[in-house]
Amino acid sequence: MRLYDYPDCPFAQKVRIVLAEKELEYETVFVDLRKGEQRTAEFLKLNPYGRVPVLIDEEVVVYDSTLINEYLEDEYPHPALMPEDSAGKARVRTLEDFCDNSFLPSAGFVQAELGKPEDDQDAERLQRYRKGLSDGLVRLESFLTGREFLATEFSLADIAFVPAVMNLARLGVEVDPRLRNVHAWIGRLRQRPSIAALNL
Ligand SMILES: N[C@@H](CCC(=O)N[C@@H](CS)C(=O)NCC(=O)O)C(=O)O
Repeated sequence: MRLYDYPDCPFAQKVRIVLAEKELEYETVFVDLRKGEQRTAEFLKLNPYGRVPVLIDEEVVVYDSTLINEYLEDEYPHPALMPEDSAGKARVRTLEDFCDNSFLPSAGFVQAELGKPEDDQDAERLQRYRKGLSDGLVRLESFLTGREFLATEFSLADIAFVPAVMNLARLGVEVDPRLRNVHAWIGRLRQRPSIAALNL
């Protein structure tokens, strides 16, 4: 198995956690995004959107982190990272969608703003996206009521949030101490070897 990867990419990190949880061996191909290697004709044949991660498993080429993780779950079901029942699966997918389309993009916008020279940073934009992350944490607090993880067991839903939640301090977002479920959940996530190995 081969993973086209970029170390700081949160989407690639999601896939690396799943590969580690399932103890799958793979080779990493570093795609230097700063040099534009994602736009070479060779790479675009793998992913026409020109983005990492891409996974190749024998003849199968999969791109988009959430789809790669679904593929890995289908093909290598042990240990399971998806509930067996339809309601549980729907819950995991709803949370992955919330992460991919709201939480991770907000984190990306904050990161992009902080990457600019201070004088060029847009304070209003920074505040808006930081608030997006804080509001997202409040939503997670209620999803975590009475649970250790976002679904019944540790799942693809928890994994989706790891890159962003482990980066909140660097983004200037404090987890409100009143969000006790979220605090406990982040502590549990940090203890997993698959997540600790990322050194986030
Ligand atoms: N929805 C995609 C997003 C992947 C993505 O945006 N990857 C970024 C790096 S974190 C990328 O390859 N960017 C290169 C570019 O847009 O030129 C996924 O989940 O895999």
